[in-house]
Amino acid sequence: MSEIQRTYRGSAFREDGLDRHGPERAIVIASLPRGADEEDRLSELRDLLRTAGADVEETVLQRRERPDPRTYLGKGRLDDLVAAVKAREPDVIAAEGELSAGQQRTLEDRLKTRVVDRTAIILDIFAQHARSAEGKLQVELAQLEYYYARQEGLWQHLERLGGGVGTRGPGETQLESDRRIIRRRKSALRRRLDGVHRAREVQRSRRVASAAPRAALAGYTNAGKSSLMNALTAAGVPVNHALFETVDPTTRTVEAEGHRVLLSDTVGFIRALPHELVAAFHSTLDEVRDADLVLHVQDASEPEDRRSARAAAVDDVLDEIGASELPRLSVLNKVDLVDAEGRAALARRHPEAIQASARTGEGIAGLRGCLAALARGRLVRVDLTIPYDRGGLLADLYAAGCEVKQEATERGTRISALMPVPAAARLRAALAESPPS
Ligand SMILES: Nc1nc2c(ncn2[C@@H]2O[C@H](COP(=O)(O)OP(=O)(O)OP(=O)(O)O)[C@@H](O)[C@H]2O)c(=O)[nH]1
Ligand SMILES: [Mg+2]
Repeated sequence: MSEIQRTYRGSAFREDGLDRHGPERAIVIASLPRGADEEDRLSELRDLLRTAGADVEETVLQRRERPDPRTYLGKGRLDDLVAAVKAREPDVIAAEGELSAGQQRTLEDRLKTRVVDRTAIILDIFAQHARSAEGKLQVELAQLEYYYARQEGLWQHLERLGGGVGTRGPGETQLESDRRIIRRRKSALRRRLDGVHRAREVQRSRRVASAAPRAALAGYTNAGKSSLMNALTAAGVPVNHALFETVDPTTRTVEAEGHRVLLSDTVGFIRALPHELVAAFHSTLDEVRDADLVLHVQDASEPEDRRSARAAAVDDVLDEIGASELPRLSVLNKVDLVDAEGRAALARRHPEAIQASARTGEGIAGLRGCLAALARGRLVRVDLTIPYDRGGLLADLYAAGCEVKQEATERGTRISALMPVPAAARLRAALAESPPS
């Protein structure tokens, strides 16, 4: 780790061996608007903290439209926090949302305890989990950008205090040299990343040019993308009940019914992904953008409202990286944790999705079938109505297509499905013919 990174990791978490000291003890502060899924957001922050190496001892929650611009919590809850800090003497205070540089400083001054926000925690986890040279460079750049932005705020504040008595002298020089060091480090990192990207670009264009179709596993963090990758290939990607276990993408060949498909495992998404990370991980997310099919992995064992909120967060990121138009297949993973009734409800609500379990292997053959269909011809979306006297075509469609939705109408069964190009063409041709008498 570089010196600057070490310096700028100052406000994150201890690195000196969690085993020796045990996890840090944290107090969580949260300012949530009414109607927010409180339990979901707090348990997600708890998971993030656990992954980063801290246990939550107490939570100070405030319900208000917007956090206090100066102190994050309003006066009453801030007093509660002061009391909690006094009683528990935590190592760190973690905010559920983003803190401005000013809020962070005010709280640290007041509480004499390290204060971090959600973005810093996520950046910290990424730093711990990045393994490739590219991943490490990306995380360092993202961290530098994050800390630089807050440092800039502080500097501007000092500048606004103006020159004059008490502000001249070595302090001023220090500000300028800090700025210069960070700027230099950032441009050095960017140059190195550019080099790595160019090398990757060459590999990528080779892969794109190859005939094999590509599929990418995408989805909320901890949904089981890497586990599915391992179930479909012999990749042996590390799997863990931790958020952002995967930071670096892995691509492997899947053998599917005699066809070959390139499958990529990618970094997980999260609600309100810090924008520093979206920018930094563009090249990683290229794996998704270049795919012919996005397998959107979801955790079937989560309550429906949480699962769908997370699916919407994933859709937002896919939009943001320009991947929203790609054919998508929902994979409801971890169905081993769902009882028969729950599965039936899922099937009713998401008839197009594949229910699977990386743990038991259930549904993996179906998934492989979809990848084989992708290989047979890139999939196209087919929307048409099959008259009731042509029921045989419906069976053909189910055999060849995936993500099939069907609905009964007056004229016949209206279907929408993802199908390989040749199968779709055959189906259209058969429909145009008069029915066999
Ligand atoms: N019960 C059950 N657990 C699963 C299944 N698939 C994955 N898990 C567990 O879910 C956790 C997360 O799995 P991963 O494969 O690491 O998830 P991921 O989506 O790659 O997560 P990140 O890389 O952190 O974004 C691990 O503890 C897995 O053992 C499944 O089908 N059933
Ligand atoms: Mg993973």
